[in-house]
Amino acid sequence: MKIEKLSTKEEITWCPGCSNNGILQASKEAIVGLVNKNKIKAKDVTIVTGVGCSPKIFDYVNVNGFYGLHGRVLPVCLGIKNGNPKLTVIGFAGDGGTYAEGIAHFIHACRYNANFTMIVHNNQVFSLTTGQATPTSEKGFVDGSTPLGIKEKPLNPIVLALESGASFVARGYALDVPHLKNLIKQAIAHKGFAFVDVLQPCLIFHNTTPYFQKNIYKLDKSHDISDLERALQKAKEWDYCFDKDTKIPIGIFYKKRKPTFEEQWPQLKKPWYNIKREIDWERIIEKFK
Ligand SMILES: Cc1ncc(C[n+]2csc(CCOP(=O)(O)OP(=O)(O)O)c2C)c(N)n1
Repeated sequence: MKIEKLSTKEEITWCPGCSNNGILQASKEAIVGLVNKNKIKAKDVTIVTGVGCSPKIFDYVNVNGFYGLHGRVLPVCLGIKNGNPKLTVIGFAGDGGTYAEGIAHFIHACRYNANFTMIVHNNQVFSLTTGQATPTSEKGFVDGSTPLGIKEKPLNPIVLALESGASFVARGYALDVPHLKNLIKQAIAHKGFAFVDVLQPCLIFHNTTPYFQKNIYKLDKSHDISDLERALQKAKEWDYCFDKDTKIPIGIFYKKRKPTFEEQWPQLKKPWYNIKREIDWERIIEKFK
């Protein structure tokens, strides 16, 4: 399969130079790579998105999918996965949708460990609605709706995911496409809930690029991804603020094979989703006439 097969005719409406393009490219390369290695089938890839700048990614990838509500990507992913466990389900959403409106879903998705992937475009701001603070905006962040600056410490989604029981926790950087592609490939290949928080500077409302370019470093083989305590230590190295020069690790923090949601529910083990139903459309339509 060639990567061009995943392109659509939709015009890209992100701002010119938007770092969401990095996530788009990395995701397409990851999908193509897995398809060409027979790890997944292109026809089974199912994207779930919500509302925001980042969710537009679904318009630009030629696979099946579902546009849901803002903040509700995770329950839709879970529903689709349970409805047809053969599908390769990938959720995409912003930090606002995931860590504000959707925060309860996030914690429970980590606990449930259903076999799908969640990629968060974390620009630490509500971009589509022009720059309001989200739970990952840094302390002191000023915008039109918080002119006195945010007083709270930001939420650290990597720590939250680890503490909530997620079995694959990673952080990527939208401007390092080869590294991000590799993370997304491993996330999709992981059996269980795979979470990737992608640092994605918003050029207009939260341009953190210079800080990231200076401070990001990659976790290497010396980091033991099976050690939860070590993963938590690494996750706490950076607090999502920009007041001091802190090094920011990217890569896989933690990975562990745990029983998935589907594996533990007896009713989901039977291949009931394969049953061919004879649907009498004419009779159904007749009812609505
Ligand atoms: C339940 C609900 N709350 C709020 C909104 C308004 N809304 C639409 S997009 C958006 C911002 C999206 O921000 P984020 O999820 O961080 O994604 P980004 O645009 O930054 O990629 C908001 C607040 C909505 N549509 N639905």
